[in-house]
Amino acid sequence: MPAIHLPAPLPDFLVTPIQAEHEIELKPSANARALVVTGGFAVQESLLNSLPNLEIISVFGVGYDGVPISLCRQRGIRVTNTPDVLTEDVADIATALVLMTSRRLGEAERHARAGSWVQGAFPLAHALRGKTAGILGLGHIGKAVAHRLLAHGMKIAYHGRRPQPVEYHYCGSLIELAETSDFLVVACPGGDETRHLINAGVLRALGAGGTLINIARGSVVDEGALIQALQTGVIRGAGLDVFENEPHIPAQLTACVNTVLLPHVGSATHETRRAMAQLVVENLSAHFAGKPLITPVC
Ligand code: 8YV
Repeated sequence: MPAIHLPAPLPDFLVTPIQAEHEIELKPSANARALVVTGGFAVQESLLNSLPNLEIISVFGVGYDGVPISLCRQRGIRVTNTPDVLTEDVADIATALVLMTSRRLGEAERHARAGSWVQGAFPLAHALRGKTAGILGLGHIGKAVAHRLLAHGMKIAYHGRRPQPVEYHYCGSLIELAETSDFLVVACPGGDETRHLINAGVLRALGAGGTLINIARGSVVDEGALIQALQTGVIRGAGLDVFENEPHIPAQLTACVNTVLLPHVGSATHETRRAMAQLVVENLSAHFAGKPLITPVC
């Protein structure tokens, strides 16, 4: 039975099927031939060094920005992730954040719950129709977000490494995308290449009528610059499912009424998390059976 190292707790519906076929080790050792981690988990070089016989890292998430891919390539360690099965749920959450920020639904719900309605009607909010959603990173999730926002009467623009054969308006730079957008939706991968892409300049370009939505990785946004932009009216609001230092959300963000904050729930449904777990298990089984990996990264 190959041994699998689990450095951090994982849900039972993932651990149980792994345990049925493999031995689980909670401490790193030379026995471990596989490592299973969540999307945000940072796999340090020191951890790899303590697993000299590691053959495969199976990530329970689509984002593998926590895995040092080039080091894994050098050491011949295979990496898998869980793409596609979570696309629709994450796109739903992006859409929910667009709706919640534009219609001020978090504030409205708090108003109703606090019994404040009897003191006066809740202030007017903003409609979505005719507004532009700018998608940073038009991958599978970005496209699923665009598809949903079109149904709300929005126009779609996007920026990425290159234009794609789609009908949406391509912006050659992120600044141009921010200037074009009423809602700037971050849907690109995390990691060194995209770290702090959303900075003070981009937020200024988004402008006082603009809202930032992030369902990707907290690392893509300079959180300090975002807090300042929210506090000083540089942008109208933000809807965030991800943060730089999860699970910690800066007090300045929770203090802003113009934010809608979620605890990284993009893929957090029974259906999707089970489908993700199944992919993790199938990738491990394929690897140990000498068969092609189902969803290889490298
Ligand atoms: C999960 C994610 O939070 O897929 C990703 O990259 O960030 C999320 O789906 C996580 O990986 C599961 O714990």
